Amino acid sequence: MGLGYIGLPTAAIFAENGKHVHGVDLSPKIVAAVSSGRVPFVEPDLGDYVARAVANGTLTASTEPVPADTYIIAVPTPFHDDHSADQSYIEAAARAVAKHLTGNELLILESTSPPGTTQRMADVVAEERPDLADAGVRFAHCPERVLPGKIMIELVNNDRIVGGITPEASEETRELYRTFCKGEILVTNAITAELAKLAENSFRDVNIAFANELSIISDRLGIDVWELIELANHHPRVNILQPGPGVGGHCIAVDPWFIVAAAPQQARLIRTAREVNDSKPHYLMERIRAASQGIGTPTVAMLGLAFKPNIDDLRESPALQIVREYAESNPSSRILAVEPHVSELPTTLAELSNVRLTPVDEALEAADVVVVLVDHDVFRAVPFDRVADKAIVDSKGLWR
Ligand code: SAJ
Repeated sequence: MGLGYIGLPTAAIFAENGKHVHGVDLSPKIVAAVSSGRVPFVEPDLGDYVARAVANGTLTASTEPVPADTYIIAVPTPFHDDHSADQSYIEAAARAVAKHLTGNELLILESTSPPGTTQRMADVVAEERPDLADAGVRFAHCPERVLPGKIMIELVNNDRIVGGITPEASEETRELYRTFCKGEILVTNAITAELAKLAENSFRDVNIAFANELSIISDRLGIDVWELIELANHHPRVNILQPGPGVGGHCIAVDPWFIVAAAPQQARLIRTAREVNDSKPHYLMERIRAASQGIGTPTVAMLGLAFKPNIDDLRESPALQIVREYAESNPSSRILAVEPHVSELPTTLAELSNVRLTPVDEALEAADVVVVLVDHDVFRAVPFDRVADKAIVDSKGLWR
């Protein structure tokens, strides 16, 4: 259920390993793409798996669920304005599946979810199908942990956590994932599995916030943060992450809020880390303004729009936020947005008259101010000499 960044790779890897998989997605466009063996987004190697599975007849797709032995739910869990999780997609998927149950199925939730969601999914099914109260439907959580860009490798090699509502559900889920998973498959209960997934992404968020805070402190004290981190990381038990323009993507900037919502009084550090990372784009905008001061109508080259290096994914990208908000609040600035991985600007930028997608060489030539927002390899290759006479705001330490 759900043929996105997680559901489709999972469907393809099961199909590759001998299971008959039927993928379900609400979007007819996605279903049409998958049914013809195509992948509607960029992920290395996935295309080969999907094309093979569709050609073999082991992977089919439709917009409605069909009867099956096992259902895997991999739908989005965005958050509401108050940061609480929007569980409506999970609930809708559970209700759609419930219609087809006969009483002996396994339902696995892969979507990253707040503590208690797997139990809630079981409650929704019980509500829909009171006739199955004494039957043997099993429920488990098996959170995904793969890194976009390396999904097909990490799916197979990463360890997995499985948390069943009952020990039987855990065992059965573990057996199923053994079909393709070469990592360890660790068994616990559902709520621990849910929090473990959130804790992993919060761990990273808190550590990135630490690096981002150090970068702001270093700016204030006139210290090169990149040198500082490199030196500190020579300690055998220190491993500080890298500062940047903020935290993007659909996971690390979202999941910690689910812990905050579950225990608002207790999750003080986790909340503060989110606030530190969310405030970094505004801090950088101030630095760009300061760098442009005194230049009448500055031309600003903004290098990078993606949420991390060497990908084309702009989801929740702090770089995108910085370019948009800076362009809106500085209408006299001319902004040359450089993103070699996309062929056109996203609508939020395309509608602004002072922003233009520009090739890197042209932007560097024309700019008064050069801002580094993403450390794509193509930007790393630019020698400092080419920008030495410009005002520079470098959030990734390319030209130290
Ligand atoms: N970032 C920094 N400094 C760093 C590392 C990352 O600023 O030192 C930024 C990146 O630029 C990016 C954001 O953090 O904006 C997140 O990037 P990421 O590469 O750390 O992670 P994601 O969001 O692509 O994937 C994460 C992974 N989680 C962990 O590494 C704990 C992945 O394994 C999860 O499966 C995924 O979230 C998910 O779907 O939950």
